[in-house]
Amino acid sequence: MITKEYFKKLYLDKFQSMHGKEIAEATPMDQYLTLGAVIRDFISRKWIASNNAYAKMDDKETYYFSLEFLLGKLMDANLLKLHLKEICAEALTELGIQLDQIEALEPDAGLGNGGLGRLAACFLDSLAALQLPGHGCGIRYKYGFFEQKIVDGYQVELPDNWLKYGNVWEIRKADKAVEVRFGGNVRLDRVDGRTLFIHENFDPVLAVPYDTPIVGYRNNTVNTLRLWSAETTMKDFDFSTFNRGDYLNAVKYKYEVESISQVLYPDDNHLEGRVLRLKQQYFFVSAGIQSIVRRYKKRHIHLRDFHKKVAIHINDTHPVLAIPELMRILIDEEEMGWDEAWEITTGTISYTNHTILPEALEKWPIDIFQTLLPRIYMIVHEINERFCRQLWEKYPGDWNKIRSMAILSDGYVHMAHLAAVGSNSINGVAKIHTEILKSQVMSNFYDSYPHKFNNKTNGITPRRWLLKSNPQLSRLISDTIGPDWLYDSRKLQLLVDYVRDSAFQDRIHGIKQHNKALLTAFIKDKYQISIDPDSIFDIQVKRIHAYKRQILNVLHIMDLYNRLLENPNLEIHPRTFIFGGKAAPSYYMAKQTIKLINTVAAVINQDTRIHGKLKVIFLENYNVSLGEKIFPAADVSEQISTASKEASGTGNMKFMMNGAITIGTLDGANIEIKEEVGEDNIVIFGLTADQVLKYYQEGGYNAWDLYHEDGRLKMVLDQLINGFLPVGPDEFRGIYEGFLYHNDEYFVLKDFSSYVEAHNKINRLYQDKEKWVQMSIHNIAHSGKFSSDKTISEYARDIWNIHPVPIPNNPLF
Ligand code: 26V
Repeated sequence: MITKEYFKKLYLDKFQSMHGKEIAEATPMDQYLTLGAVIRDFISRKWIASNNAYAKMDDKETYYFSLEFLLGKLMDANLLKLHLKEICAEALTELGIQLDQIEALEPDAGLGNGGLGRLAACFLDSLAALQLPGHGCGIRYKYGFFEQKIVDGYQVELPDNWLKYGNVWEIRKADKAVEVRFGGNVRLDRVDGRTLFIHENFDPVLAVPYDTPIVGYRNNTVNTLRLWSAETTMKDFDFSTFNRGDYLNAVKYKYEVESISQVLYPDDNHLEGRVLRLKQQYFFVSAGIQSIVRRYKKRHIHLRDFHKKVAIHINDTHPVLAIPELMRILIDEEEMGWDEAWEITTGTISYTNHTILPEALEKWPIDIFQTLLPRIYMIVHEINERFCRQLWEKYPGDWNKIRSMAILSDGYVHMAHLAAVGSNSINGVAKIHTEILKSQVMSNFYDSYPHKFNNKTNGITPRRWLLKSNPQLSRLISDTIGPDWLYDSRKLQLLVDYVRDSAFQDRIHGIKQHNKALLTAFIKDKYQISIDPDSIFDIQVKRIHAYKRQILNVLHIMDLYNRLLENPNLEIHPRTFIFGGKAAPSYYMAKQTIKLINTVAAVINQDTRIHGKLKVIFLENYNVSLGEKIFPAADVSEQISTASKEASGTGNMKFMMNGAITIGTLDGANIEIKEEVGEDNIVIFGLTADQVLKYYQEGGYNAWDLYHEDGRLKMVLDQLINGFLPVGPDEFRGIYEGFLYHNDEYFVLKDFSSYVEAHNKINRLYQDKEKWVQMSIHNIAHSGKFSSDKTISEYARDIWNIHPVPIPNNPLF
């Protein structure tokens, strides 16, 4: 074990060698960078040992390909995993440095939009915790997800320059760079009876990898997240163009190349068909696969066994070009025949679908695709031909069926179809989502390949979402049932024995109040708004999207406000409604939703007539680090999407693990949360998925009827446009018309009354303090089912066929 004195020495030595000045002159950023370097040294030893073990072993490795990895901050998480946090904090205190103050300087690694990107980060955490050989592959965006500011109630986007002060966790591996080729043409040649496909006149892009260590929890495993950055190849930039004297074009070319890894697209569940995004997709997929094949060949195993040693998982369809790219390398570079290459490729690739929203299903115009990726297009074309021939044999003459399943149809490349045909596994992310995939969205593919379909309900890492974010609750759990829950989350169930233990209940209640006080202080400090820490903290944090129905939440708040104005003595427990989330910059309705929340908040928060019984807060710039402050402080978790629309949700799991009670629809993983905690420990309302789907298929829904039947509902809808809110008369007309003139696509009005009832129930339940805390304990105790360790064990067993590789202590150090 390392001593405090030794840690101090490491720190001081490192400071001197990095900064060449007296420690007394250190800026906070110097202190942060020094500590980062010290921690990195600890990690490096394990990283080398892990890489050596993986290079020598004969077993399979997995690669998780994702356009997004939403890691958040790493310093505190790494200290916890290395078991160095206490020693480090003590050592730094003696040097006059506050650990939490310098940790706060670290920017969030915000390389993701929301659920899909954070899931990828939780999965990497679990792979390393379970000692599984599994790595990430993605893009090193220079600018991550935009920073959100609220100005006059509106969202304003600012660039997220997260690399401004460098990144202590990454290592640039210039020697491992590869070339990725865009554009040009393909010339056919015949040599020795073989057709050669020669890609020429292409634009080369250099892909340079930056590796970030992914540290296992108190084991010796350190896996790798490899993120690719786009650069110009020296030869093209410096020597050819530049030397011909065409300086301006040389600089323009460099700018265009670097733009590939410049910025994360801030779209979530909505496709904006920009060619740069397609470039990003092929860029990292090609680089990733080239480097995997290169590494594989060093192991001197025959390529025919590739799929027995390598699994590649694609996180949604964004990396689906992994399929034709692996085919290209096997056929064009390794001279393999089509059939063998196809067997290897389909044996290697597995696919997760994360959404059924039609506007998020990726498709690219064929002309754009073909121009950008001529050789890849030829391969996709051939895959499509062969697939359609099979379909023709199965469904002779049924052109409609074939057209609905083809990879190329109606002028588009359908990415989900390519994923379904070219992979060995297709999974949804919660039970209901997988069922909807099988019965609706991909039912034709399910008929053809039933064996490929399986469910893997999402999960979250308890290391970040409990141990790191809620240290008091973690300590109480360890004191009560022992520390094993951090290795085996199912052990949390042991807490059920303490549901009726009044001393335990008191401590759970005390911790919740402590966390609420912290959030109260944060809000006071940042917004100068006082909220009541004894009020019910009712929280909805997630991307802003019509299907997630933040507006349903707002309409209920407006109704509650109206009731309070009508009857100032109304018996309600004081409520604080908290929102957070970003809207896609081009998504008008989502941005108007933010304006509406802020407008309603401004009206309610300054109204003294309601005696502070109601407060509404919109927390700016919701991200991983803000989430870590929010989840531990929540009493109520809002999970109110239109049933069938939310594939899983993972915020719901983070709230649950921190003891909040869910108010939610029977959608996504809410259904499984209900199965785990039992219906007494969750509040469910609204239409079911079957009812929603039936309305879509058969019609019969009329929003005007509800408007006329329900006076309270009519009142809040009218308040959107009748001057009740201090905005111009047309500010919220779009929202109003969406409900009434476009027949309320997401059934907000339909679910309104049962939602109000559900909130009344929450109010009643909260009156009984003991009952409430018992519900809270049930939620914590059953949250183990939603640990990403469990999810990843299932992926490892059912899809990837990978096994733990215990890493020995590195004896050199
Ligand atoms: C899709 C698209 C489509 C085209 C371009 C931009 C873009 C960006 C992101 C996505 C992914 C949308 C899918 C997504 O984020 N799904 C969420 O995945 C979570 C993890 O599985 C799940 O918990 C959420 O319910 C689901 O909405």
